[in-house]
Amino acid sequence: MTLGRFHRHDDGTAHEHSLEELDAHQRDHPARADTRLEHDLGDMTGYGTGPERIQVLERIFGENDRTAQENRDLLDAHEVVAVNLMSSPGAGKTLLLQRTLAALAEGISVGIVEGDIETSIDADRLAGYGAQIALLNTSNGFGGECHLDAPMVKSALARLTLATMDLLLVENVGNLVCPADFDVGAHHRVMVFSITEGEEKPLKYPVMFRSVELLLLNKMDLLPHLDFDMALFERNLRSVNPTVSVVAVSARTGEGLDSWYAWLKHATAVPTAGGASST
Ligand SMILES: Nc1nc2c(ncn2[C@@H]2O[C@H](COP(=O)(O)OP(=O)(O)OP(=O)(O)O)[C@@H](O)[C@H]2O)c(=O)[nH]1
Ligand SMILES: [Mg+2]
Repeated sequence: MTLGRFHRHDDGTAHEHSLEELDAHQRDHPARADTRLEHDLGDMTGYGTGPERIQVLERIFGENDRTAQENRDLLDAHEVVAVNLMSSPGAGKTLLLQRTLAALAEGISVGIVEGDIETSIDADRLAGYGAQIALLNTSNGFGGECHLDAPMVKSALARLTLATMDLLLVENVGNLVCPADFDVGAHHRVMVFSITEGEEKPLKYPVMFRSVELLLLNKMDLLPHLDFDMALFERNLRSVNPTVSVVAVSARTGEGLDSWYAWLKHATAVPTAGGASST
């Protein structure tokens, strides 16, 4: 579902439209109940089942958003900062997390929620670094859910000991579309983007690029072997998200990772309760 609930304005602020706003929109435009905020829920006018589809989507997002807030409240109560790490398949999330766990093992107590459609391959790769790990396989969903949602993450939180945790890193399912639309209750959204994916991707998948505050530009060690145009990528990225921070890294060589670790340490040092952003 490319629902595009995330908007970023010229001043750099980003937000998601809530159900209350959708309801208000319906009140103001009753004749357009089947197309309300189509930019947010998708254009359903081509479907005979349009109104029903809107209702179902609203209920799905309503439940998700409420549960995401519960997750955030629970994390806040335990002073755990959560980061939702998203990317297309194979951009390097797990290798980056392996390095991160190895680097942060002393000083910060880390938990991982590992999201994959099938297998414990990534969860197994992340074992042995001293982090608590909760695996979420989404294969029970419709054909294998292509994203984590808040109720899934809620079930994972119940398997973790939050009282002893400082930082929760959520590895979302590898997908450049759906994870951006589902708030899981994290405080921060970070994207891993591999330079092997092409400069035009911010233009083709704007919701994901718009929804993140930090982009880790990964696989920089491969730059000499690619015709990746860094300036063009930067222009494309800025056109959909003018304020995103970018850190060039290589999870393979370790280049740039100190800046990522510093970002994480800063994020965990800043109190979230009450002032947490909705991500
Ligand atoms: N050359 C190079 N390879 C990398 C880098 N980061 C990751 N890789 C490789 O890219 C492949 C995919 O990395 P993963 O860490 O599994 O990627 P992922 O995002 O977790 O993949 P999914 O969980 O399937 O979405 C592996 O072969 C990694 O070794 C990097 O910085 N440079
Ligand atoms: Mg992975």
